[in-house]
Amino acid sequence: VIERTTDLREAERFLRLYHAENPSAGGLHARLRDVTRDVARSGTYTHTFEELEFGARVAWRNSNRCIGRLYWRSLRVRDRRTVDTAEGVALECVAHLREATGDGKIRPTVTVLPPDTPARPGPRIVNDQLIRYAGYRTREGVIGDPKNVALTESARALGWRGGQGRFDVLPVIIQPGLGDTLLCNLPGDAVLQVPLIHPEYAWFAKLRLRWHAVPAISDMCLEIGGICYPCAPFNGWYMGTEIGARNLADTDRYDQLQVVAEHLGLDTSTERTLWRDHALVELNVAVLHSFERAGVTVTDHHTEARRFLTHLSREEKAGRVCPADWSWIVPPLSGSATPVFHRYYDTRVLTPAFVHHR
Ligand code: HEM
Ligand code: NRG
Repeated sequence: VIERTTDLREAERFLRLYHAENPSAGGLHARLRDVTRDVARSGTYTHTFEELEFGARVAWRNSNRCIGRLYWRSLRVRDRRTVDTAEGVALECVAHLREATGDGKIRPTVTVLPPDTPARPGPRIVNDQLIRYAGYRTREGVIGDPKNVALTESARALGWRGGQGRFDVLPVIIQPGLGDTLLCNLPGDAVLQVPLIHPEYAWFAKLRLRWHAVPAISDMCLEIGGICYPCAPFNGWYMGTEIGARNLADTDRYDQLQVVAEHLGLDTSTERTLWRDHALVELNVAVLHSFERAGVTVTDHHTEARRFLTHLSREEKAGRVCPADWSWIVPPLSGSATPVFHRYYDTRVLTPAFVHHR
């Protein structure tokens, strides 16, 4: 539990940034005076909605690992700072998914729940994403997503029954600021999923692979002006490689390259045939094709890499540095065939930001 008073210098830095980028907001000095008084009295202060919205958008803009930052201004901010029970957090997670999924036309969204304050910690979500597939350890190995074995065991310890499927959606585990942990089973209609098919290979559907439409990270703190919002789940849409080149392909995840290569009739007896590379491409073709056919927003790494460079030049024109982490920005497939590979980036760390405290 983190309980501390707000760093007034951080608050001031943020308020100066907010007023510099929003000249029409007016009254920086009056605001600084009020915030200084509030921090002296209570150890903290409260963001206006406009400050919160700006802070969350800039936290996205400052996400060094994110290639999808071109649209940072369009982030929808759901202000839910008055929700004060675990049940309330659960309802907001479900409402967030429904609104953000929008029948497949995904809307980048963040839901902001109460911050940590000196009086009381904010709520927390244990799951690293709102939607996660269970991983069951068996004698024959893991069924489902090996990444989520520990999370699955936590859910079970809290009374979740689960099944034995490869794609069982886990409940969301919510720790309120005060009180008992709550399990929230996500209703089926809040979790849009895409069964994978391939544009040329009918056998692909028989692999019975699928993925969820919305990546919604739920274990990062949103830090704005010295205030920490530990529960601020956010989502955009997927870049196909996240699913096709990592989640379904990594040997410590769904590990599907061998199976795909065999169906393709490739010679897997030697690395020299590049069967892994060939299988990776077909798996990624299937992901993009299936999402598109299902009417679910998705992007490919070539398009997204170009957009990211557009973003960099726009930021430069606005007189800002746009820091980035090369090792996360370069896609895990065909890196050197995308323009983001062929340069270096500023690596400074700016706030507001989404940070891993756990
Ligand atoms: C990371 C794409 C929206 C914040 C990433 C990664 C990709 C990506 C490919 C790397 C993930 C990995 O390698 O595991 C996109 C796309 C979006 C989008 C295509 C579409 C709109 C957003 C939004 C936010 C955000 C809306 C926050 C408001 C982040 C953060 C990370 C990240 C904080 C790093 C996560 C970590 O450290 O684990 N994004 N993103 N992104 N993105 Fe985005
Ligand atoms: N690679 C992870 C998701 C990380 C964030 N990616 C996004 N974020 N696209 C996975 O589930 O595969 N986003 O907010 O859109």
